[in-house]
Amino acid sequence: MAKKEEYKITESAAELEEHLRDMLFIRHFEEKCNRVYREGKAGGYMHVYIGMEALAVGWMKAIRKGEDYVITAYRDHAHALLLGTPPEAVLGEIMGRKIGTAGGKGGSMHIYDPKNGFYGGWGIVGGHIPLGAGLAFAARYRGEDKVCLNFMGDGASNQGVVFETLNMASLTDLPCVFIIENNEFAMGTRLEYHAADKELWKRGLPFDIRSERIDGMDVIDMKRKATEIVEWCRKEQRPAWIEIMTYRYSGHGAADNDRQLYRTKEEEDLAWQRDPIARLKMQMIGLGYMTEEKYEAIEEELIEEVERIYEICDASPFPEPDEVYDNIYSDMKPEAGH
Ligand SMILES: Cc1ncc(C[n+]2csc(CCOP(=O)(O)OP(=O)(O)O)c2C)c(N)n1
Repeated sequence: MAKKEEYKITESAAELEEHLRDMLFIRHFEEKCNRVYREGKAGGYMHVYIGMEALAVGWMKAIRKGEDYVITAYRDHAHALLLGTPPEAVLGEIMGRKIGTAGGKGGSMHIYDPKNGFYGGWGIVGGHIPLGAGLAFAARYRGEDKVCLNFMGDGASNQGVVFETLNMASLTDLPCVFIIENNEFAMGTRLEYHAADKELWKRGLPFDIRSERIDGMDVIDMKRKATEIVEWCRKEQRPAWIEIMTYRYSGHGAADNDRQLYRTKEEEDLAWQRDPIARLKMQMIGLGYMTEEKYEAIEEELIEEVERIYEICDASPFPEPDEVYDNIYSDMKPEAGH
């Protein structure tokens, strides 16, 4: 088919449909999270991934799930869902329920599921970057054939600890992919206000680290390039520093959705033209792999699925009050004198 050459697509219809379903599921899951937050059914902070879906889908399909390590910041729902964490355990955590990955005591920013290779879920900007390097170091030290995907935001990439980690990662040959989710914004600010050089991809070069910039709004290309980089890291036992160009359509956090003073409506409208879901949908229709009717049916099915997950979470108990001191490092119980 002519379109196949035009789009340079070699992937099967089934593979593309899986990409589409994964991205759509994340989008509807995140939209539900925003509503849940507004209804007061989720505490603390919450940050959603709307607009960035192709990025996580591409990278999670590039690794050996459950074997390789993944770590990220607080915008963490999509990574966990794609790694195979049960969605009830993700939404349950967000809603503070016992069925959550941290028993409901971590919340949205602290999804954690090491059984599926997911090491969080961290709230201190840039704080988890050395931890990710530590995971890669552990893999190397034990002689395991594992790679660590170490995700961070563009804002986080300015943190001093990131540069220290890059130095160590290069010196010690860590199989670690540092992935910058450049969604153009940090918190209440945008790239040109926080980064002296907007070309974040260059920051790995002084450390003799493979460094690249990739479009993160094309899921097909994202997966292909991510796969090549992950296998390169595994084989060469070297780190990589990869800037992914993406966009977040929602506010920084669920509480900031209506107060985005750092961007214009026109800019946002233009960004919607790059929407990774609409892009794949149109490509699939062009290839004859999808119809409007089928797309609508898939979307309806996924919306229902998210509602089903929500009902389960909403009917689930909160942790017991006497569990409040469980799973903490020191003995903080009042009877211990604190
Ligand atoms: C060390 C530290 N400083 C400040 C904050 C407050 N803060 C939370 S998110 C954020 C912005 C980070 O933006 P970015 O890394 O681009 O990630 P994004 O939210 O775009 O995914 C800031 C400054 C924090 N959590 N930790």
